[in-house]
Formats: sequence, C-alpha cells, structure tokens
Amino acid sequence: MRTLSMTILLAALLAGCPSKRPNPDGPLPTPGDTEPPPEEPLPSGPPVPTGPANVPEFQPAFPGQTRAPAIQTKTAVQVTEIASGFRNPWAIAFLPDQRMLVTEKPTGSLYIVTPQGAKSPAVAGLPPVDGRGQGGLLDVEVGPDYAQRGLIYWTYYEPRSGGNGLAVARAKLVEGAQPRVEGVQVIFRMMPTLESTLHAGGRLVFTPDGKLFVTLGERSILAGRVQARDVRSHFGKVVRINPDGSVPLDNPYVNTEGAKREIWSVGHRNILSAALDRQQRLWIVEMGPRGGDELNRPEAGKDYGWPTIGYGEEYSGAPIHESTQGPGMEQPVYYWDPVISPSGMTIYTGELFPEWRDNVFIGGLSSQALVRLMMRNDRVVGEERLLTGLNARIREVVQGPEGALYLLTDETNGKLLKLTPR
Ligand SMILES: [Ca+2]
Repeated sequence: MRTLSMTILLAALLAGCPSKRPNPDGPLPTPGDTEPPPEEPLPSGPPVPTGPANVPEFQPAFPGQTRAPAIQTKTAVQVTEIASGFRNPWAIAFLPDQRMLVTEKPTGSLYIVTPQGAKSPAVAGLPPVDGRGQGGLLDVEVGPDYAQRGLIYWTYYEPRSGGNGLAVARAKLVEGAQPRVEGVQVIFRMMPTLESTLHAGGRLVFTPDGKLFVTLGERSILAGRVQARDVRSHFGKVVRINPDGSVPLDNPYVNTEGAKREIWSVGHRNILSAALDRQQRLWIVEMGPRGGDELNRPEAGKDYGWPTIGYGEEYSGAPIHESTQGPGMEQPVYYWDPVISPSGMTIYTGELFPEWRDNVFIGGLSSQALVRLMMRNDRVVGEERLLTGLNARIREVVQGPEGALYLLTDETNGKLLKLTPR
C-alpha cells in the first residue's frame, strides 16, 4: 500500500527534479573483461514466477539487473538428510577430514558432525552469546593454518555493558569425548556498542592471501542505520582483518582521519551471504528492505549506498530512498523485488555438478528456496529456485570437499542436507 508521502515524492520526481531522478545514463559497474566471449546463447524468456514488485516505480539501472530469465537445472538432484535436531542452525565449516562444524544460532552451541551424521556433544568453552532476535552464534570457519595450530574462528552477538555487538573470536579446537576450545581470543569487535537484536551481519570469508573478511549489518534501528555510510562506524560495512585481528596496511581507510581502519567497503544493510569466486573475488548478498535484496561485489573503498539509494521500501510501505542511483555510489549487480531473504552463499567450483560451474547459490529464508544464479561477465543471466518442495527456510549453503552442496534449514528442528547428482 502506497503512502501519501510516497505519492508526493513521486509527483515531485515526475514534475522534474533531475538531480534525484534515476539516471539511466549514469555510470554503471564495469563488466569483467577477463572472461572469454560467450560460447552458448544466453538464457531468454520470462523470469522466475514471483509476486508483483513491491516498488514498481523503481526501475533497474541496466537490463538484467533484476528478474533475469528463468533457467532449469538439467541434472537430477538427490537430497539426503545427514542430520537433524539442530535448533535454528546457522553455519557449516568443513574440517580437513570432511567432518563438519555446525553452529546453532540461539543456543550458542557448536557441534562436530561426521559425514554420516553423528553429532558430538556441544563444544565447551565458547563465550556466551546474546541469542535474542537475529543474534546468537553465527558463522564458523576453519583457520587457514588449522593443520598446524588447530584454530577455528566464529562470529557471535556479544552481550556488552550498554548493549551488544558482533564479535569475532578464535580458539584452538581440542577434540575428545567432550570437545572444547582453548585460548579464546576476541580478534574483532563491531563498534560502537548499541542495543539491538537485529541486523548482525556475521559471515566470515578467508582469502588465499591470508586475510579475513567479516560482513556486518547496520543494526536496523535508525541510530545504527544512519551510520552505514559513515567510515567512523563499523555498522553496515565489510571489514578486512588479519587472522590475529590486526589491520592490513593496504586497507582503503588506514590513512583516513577518524575512520575505522578495518573497513573494506561501506553502505551495506545486512550482509548474511558472502563467498569468493574462482578468481578469489568477494561477492555478497545483502538482506534488503521490502523489495531490495542486493547482490554486490564489494571492492576496496567503494560505497554501496545504503540507506541513501536502493530499490526497496520499508515493510510498512513507507519510502526509504528518493532515488535508486546517486553520485559516488555503486549499483548492485542484481536485486530482488520481491525479496528472497538471503542467507548463506557459495560460488560453485566443484566437479560433481559440471552444469553448475561458477554458478552462485544463495540460501533463501522467506523464499524457502535455494537460489541459483547463472553468471556471464559479472552479470546475472539466469535464475532458478531449487528445493521449493522442501517448504523450508534455507539458512546456509556451502560446497563440500567432494563437490556436493551442504545446506542447513532454519527451523527449531533444523536439518543438515546434502545435494548430489542422482
Ligand atoms: Ca546498495
């Protein structure tokens, strides 16, 4: 339902207000130029059937920025339930021997799970979490030098004096009948502290050069949202740190007076999906407002616009943005209206599904689907919704060492699922 203020705003736009009108001739993201020319014709036809757009007055900045043609996987897919009984699980990470670490969001529990589905007792020694709302124990990753040091890394909502905030910790995993972590170090704290149970962000991505990306949310409440483009705050940022928490000296804001030196990119809303592609570049999907989920490829020092520009609106129907474009702000590679509610992401590099090579997979919460994107020259050229028959919110998707996809469903009896060719 449109509000009166939106009607007035639109009237002003239509009457001519060039500085705020979406500019179809404005600068666009530069497509990648390193890939060979297309060999197969691009998909064509209607998009994935979804509901009508929530904000139809906002138009894409370039063809294919939303509602790419629907595609259909030709490979028959087998879904195997490996384990269940996880209370709202959030993340999976593979140990070198193919066992998995699995986190439970509200309880703050971490489990070790065998490929056959046997679950360890909860790992002891993790610091307490603030498990309310979207908080809790979130992502987990196995350190790049795990074989030598046994370190694992995780994100969680940290209870603090005066509020809470996302933190990243690492510790040595000690196996046994009662597994535990030893020597817990908090290596990063999102600042400032604020009381909010929403928009925690929290994905961790190690890069081959030994750095660690952490994706952050803007806390949702207005006091946080307004800091998303402010380099003096961690809210609404991708940050990049060394595994000990120190700041890489080639970060973009290390010499900016007053800036948080961990910042990599700014202007994000709530980043619950992050993955590297075959070229080791970071991609993210942001949980947007109503009609505004975004796929972005965050580059150092760039501004992705939230809350100034975007394609969505408040869940009340009230407008957020005067425009979808603005000077100095990047366009999303792709957006969804209506939203998918993204969480979890992997870009497929395995051998089990040759058809899925370099496809982007995103867990869908409200969309209750595994979203598959076909890419060409860093643009989305096809979209599919897989596993809609499960009627389950998909929280996490990762590629296993053998090339299968592993998923978590977001339920009080959450499941660990495995996808293989049938
Ligand atoms: Ca944006």
